[in-house]
Amino acid sequence: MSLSNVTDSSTPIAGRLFAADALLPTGWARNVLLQWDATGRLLSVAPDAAPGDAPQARGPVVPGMPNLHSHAFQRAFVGLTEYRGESQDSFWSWRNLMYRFAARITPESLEAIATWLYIEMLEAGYTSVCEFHYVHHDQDGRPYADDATLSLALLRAAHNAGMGITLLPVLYQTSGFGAKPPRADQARFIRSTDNMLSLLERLAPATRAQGGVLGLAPHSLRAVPPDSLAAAVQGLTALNPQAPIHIHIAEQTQEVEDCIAWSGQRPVQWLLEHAPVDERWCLVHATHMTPQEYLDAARTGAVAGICPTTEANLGDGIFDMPLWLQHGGRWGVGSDSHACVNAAEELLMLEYGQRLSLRQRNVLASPGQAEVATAMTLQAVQGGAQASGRAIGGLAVGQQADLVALDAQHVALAGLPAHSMLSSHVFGSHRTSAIDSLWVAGVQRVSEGRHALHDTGAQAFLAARSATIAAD
Ligand code: NGQ
Ligand code: ZN
Repeated sequence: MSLSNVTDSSTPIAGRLFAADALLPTGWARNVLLQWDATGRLLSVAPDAAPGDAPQARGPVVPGMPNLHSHAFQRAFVGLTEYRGESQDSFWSWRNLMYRFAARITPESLEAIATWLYIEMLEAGYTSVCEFHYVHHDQDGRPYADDATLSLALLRAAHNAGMGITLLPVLYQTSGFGAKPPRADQARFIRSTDNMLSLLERLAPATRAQGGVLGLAPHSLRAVPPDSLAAAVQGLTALNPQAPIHIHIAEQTQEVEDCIAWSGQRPVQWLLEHAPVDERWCLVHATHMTPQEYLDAARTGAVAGICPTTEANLGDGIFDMPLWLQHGGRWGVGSDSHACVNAAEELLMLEYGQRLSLRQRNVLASPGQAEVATAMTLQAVQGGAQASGRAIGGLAVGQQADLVALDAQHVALAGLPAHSMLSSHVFGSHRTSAIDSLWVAGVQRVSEGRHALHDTGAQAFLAARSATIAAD
C-alpha cells in the first residue's frame, strides 16, 4: 500500500474530509486532507495539509472496519437462548435452537433483519460485511422460483443501508464427516456443487453492480465432503481467480475429534493438506489448532477470521493471538451471530480474552505500535480487507474512502490525546457511542451517530422479529 501526497489531477475530486488527526497505515498523522473520486476511491491522503474549505471531521478519523463474518438472520435470534435448557448447554444445543429459528425466515424477514443489522453495523464502525449466507431455500427446503431469492434479499439490504458487501453463498451438503446425510432441519441449506456454481454465475452481475464482491463459503469440513470442496474451489477459481473463500474450521473440540476419527487428521491440518489454502482464504474461528497448525496456517497467508464475542457466547475457546502473530499471521474480526454488533467491542473482547488467559496487559500491541487499540485496528482493517477481497485496507491512495470520525467532544474522549481517544473508544465501554460520522466509499452514511434509516429500519426489524418468533 503506497501513501502519496500527490493528487491524480486527471480525476476530478468528488469528496474531501480534513482530519486534525487520522490513523494512516503507518500510524497517527496530523492535519490530514483526504480526497476521493466519484467511485469513492481515495485519490490523495495528505498529512500536514491545510484544511482549505474542506469539511472538517469532529474528531480523529480511523479506517472503517470490515466485518469478515456475518450470518445476518441470527441478529433477530439474539437474546433468545441465554437460559439453561439442557443440564449442560453447549454450542450444539444453541445450534438446535438456531436451526428452529432459521426454519422460519422468509425473504421479507431476512431483508428487514439484514437491513437493520447493517444500519447497526454502520453506526458501530463497520463499513463492509462478509455475508456467510447459507439459508437458501424455502421453508420446505425447496428452491424458490428464483433460486437466488435470499441472496438477492441480502444484496438489497446492503444496498439500502449503504453497506459494502462480500457475498459468500454457502455450500452445505452433509451433517458430519464421512458424508453423513443432512438432517431434516438442514434442508434449507443444501445445494449440489453444480447448483452452487450456477448460483454464483447468477449472482455475479448483481453483486458487481453495487460494488460488491462474490466469493464462496464451503460451510465447514463437516458440511462439505472432499470431492465437493475440490470441485467448488476449482469452479469458483474459474469464475474469478481472486474470489475469497471462507470456511468455518476447528471451532469446537467435538469437530476436531470427529475429524480425527474420520481422517486421522485435525481439521486445519487436513484442510492445509487437501485444499489450495492461500491469501484468498479466511479460516473462520480456527480456535483449536496445535502449535504446528498455527505455524502452517499462518504461512499460507490466509486470514484468521476471529469472532471474539460470538466465540465467547458459544463457548468456543480462545484463539492464541501471540502465537499467530509470531508467525506473521493475518487476522480480522467478525460479528458472526451478532450477539454484539460493535467493532470496538470485538477488539476489546479479543484483547481481554488474551489478558485473561495470559495474565498480562497490552498483549496485542505490536513491535511498531505500542498503543493496543491502534495496533489492533490497523491489523484488523488489513486482514478484514484481504478476507473481503476488496480495496478497503485503510486510509491510503487507491483504497476506498471507508472512514469513521470519532466525536472529540464526547465526554469519554474530550481532552485526551488523539491516540488515547481511540483507546478510550475501544476500551471505555461507554453507554453512548463516540462515533460521530461514517462514510462508505466516500458517501456519508452516519452523521451525529445515526444512520438516516435508523427509525424505519428498527421498526421493520421489530416487525420481522415478532413475526419470526410468532411463526413457531
Ligand atoms: C453457523 N455458527 O453456520 O451459523 C454456525 C453454526 C455450524 C457458528 N459456527 C452451525 N458460530 O457450525 O454447524
Ligand atoms: Zn459462522
